[in-house]
Amino acid sequence: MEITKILSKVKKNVSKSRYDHTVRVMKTAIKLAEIHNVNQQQVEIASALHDYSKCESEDDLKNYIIEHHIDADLLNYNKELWHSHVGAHYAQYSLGIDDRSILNAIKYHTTGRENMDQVELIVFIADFIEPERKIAGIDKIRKMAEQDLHEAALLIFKASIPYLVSLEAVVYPGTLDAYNYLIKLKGDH
Ligand code: DGI
Ligand code: FE
Ligand code: FE
Repeated sequence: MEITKILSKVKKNVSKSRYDHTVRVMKTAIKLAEIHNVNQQQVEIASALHDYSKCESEDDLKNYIIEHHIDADLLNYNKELWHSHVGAHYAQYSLGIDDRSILNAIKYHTTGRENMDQVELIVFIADFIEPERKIAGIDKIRKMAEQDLHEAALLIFKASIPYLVSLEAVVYPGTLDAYNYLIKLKGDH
């Protein structure tokens, strides 16, 4: 499916501000794909669709997860985690996208996961560093994203996990798995 057609579907399903965020994530992700020599078409499609389901209501997301037999355990965790899995399912079954990297990049863009491939890493990172994100330490992460995708993802977890802990929010186990994976990858731990 062409990117313009995908974007028009996204535009119909999300708010103006969410659409604008999507376009910024796409631009950021494509730049990273260029730098790291990663397939730009996969990155473009995945980033265009990453927040497809973000503006759907809590009830709609919950019903979609139940009806389509998406991992029911997700419902035991923060509703912020649901849109990524619902969006990936929609991309696969309604848009007919069968590329595993694209589908996983959408599905895991909120939490990350162990052993993300380069397309997944780029969408995960671009979502966090797009130009309108105002987070302490973001410039260091932006610079690292141009140098080393694993290190950049690790910096994101080092910022996001303590932030969630400071809120006394439940940290999704997959988020911790993703962090542990990156730490073990560096060795000696
Ligand atoms: O959809 P976006 O806003 O662009 O970004 P996102 O898909 O990364 O969602 C970010 C939200 O998800 C943010 O409010 C924090 C929340 N979040 C991410 N990981 C976890 C989490 N919330 C909890 N409780 N636990 C997590 O592990
Ligand atoms: Fe999201
Ligand atoms: Fe996003």
